[in-house]
Amino acid sequence: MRWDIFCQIVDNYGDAGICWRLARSLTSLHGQDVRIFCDDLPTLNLLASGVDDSITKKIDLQPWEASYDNARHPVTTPEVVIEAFGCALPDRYLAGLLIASKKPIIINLEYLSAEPWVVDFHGKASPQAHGLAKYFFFPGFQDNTGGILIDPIPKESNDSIPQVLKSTWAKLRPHAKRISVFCYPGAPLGKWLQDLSKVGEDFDVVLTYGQLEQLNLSISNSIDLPPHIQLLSIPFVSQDEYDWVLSQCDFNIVRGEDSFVRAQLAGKPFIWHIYPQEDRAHEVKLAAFLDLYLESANECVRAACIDAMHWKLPSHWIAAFDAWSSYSKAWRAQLLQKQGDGGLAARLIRFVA
Ligand code: TRH
Repeated sequence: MRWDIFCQIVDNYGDAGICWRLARSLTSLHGQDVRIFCDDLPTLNLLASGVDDSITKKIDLQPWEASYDNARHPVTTPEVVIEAFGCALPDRYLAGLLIASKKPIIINLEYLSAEPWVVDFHGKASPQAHGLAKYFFFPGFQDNTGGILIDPIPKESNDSIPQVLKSTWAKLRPHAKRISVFCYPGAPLGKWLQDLSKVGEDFDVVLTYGQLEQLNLSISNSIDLPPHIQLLSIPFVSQDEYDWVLSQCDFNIVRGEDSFVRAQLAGKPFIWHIYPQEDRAHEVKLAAFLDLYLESANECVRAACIDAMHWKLPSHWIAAFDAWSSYSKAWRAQLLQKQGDGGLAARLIRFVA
């Protein structure tokens, strides 16, 4: 089938990251034809960079306006139109669909949430005045939801260091625990690191692109932190290289929707610095996830994880680190087993079919 994915970038990398991951999965693993129309092509191109040409060649990345500019880009009507995160379609594109002889199905692809109500709303029709068929598609962890974007499934162990990370990895201390950091500006990271330096172990902290500036520290004034803590900055890497980083660290701090899922697939303990919403809806979402995630955890892992996810200082919960690590591996296995039907991309194709 031919798919048009509409991607409006609100901020950061997640909107583009999800659309690109979905497009990649639909084309490479499921043989679909995909175009993405995006209102911020440079960000989408950044996310799409660093993968094999064989993958990139299959996906047509277009500016938003190209979706209705017949002269520049003759519009063939697709079988499926995705409104990523409920973005509205351009009027002129929609008008083209209305006069097309074969009508597509429109999917409102929603945000991922572990909240129980998602099961009841997933797959429901969203009747429109214009008459085109439109449905809600809710990603989720539970069986009767749209599932999770799991591709490409990261390998559990992969020792070959990506070229771009070689110089950083050469500085890591073999005995030190590794932590990767990708969080929003509001995180109390300075205080968190100060506390970590007191737990009596060495930590190498890998700061992803932009995090050092956010921390408002520079490598040269990191004397604020004792030698137990080594800060290392890495550039913006490809999605697969970022997966590699997550799998090579002992603990990861992640944010948005995509890195949150990737941290789980890495099978390591993590803090989800969930995207803050004004109405504090993120607190409900975090609680719903923790309910699911900790369903089979023992008391020690449960308490540590809840503390950590609420940014309690590491000295409060680090004693449970090993137990949480084993639990994270088991959670990864369970997640992959539940998404064994191919996860979100495969469920989307089956839904449309
Ligand atoms: O960047 P994010 O915070 O993005 C978003 C947006 O804020 C969006 O508005 C919001 O709706 C959404 O989150 C929930 O976080 P996220 O989702 O984790 O996306 C980051 C993407 O960037 C993900 O695909 C991984 C990728 N990435 C790289 O490819 N290389 C890197 O070096 C890093 C750090 C990330």
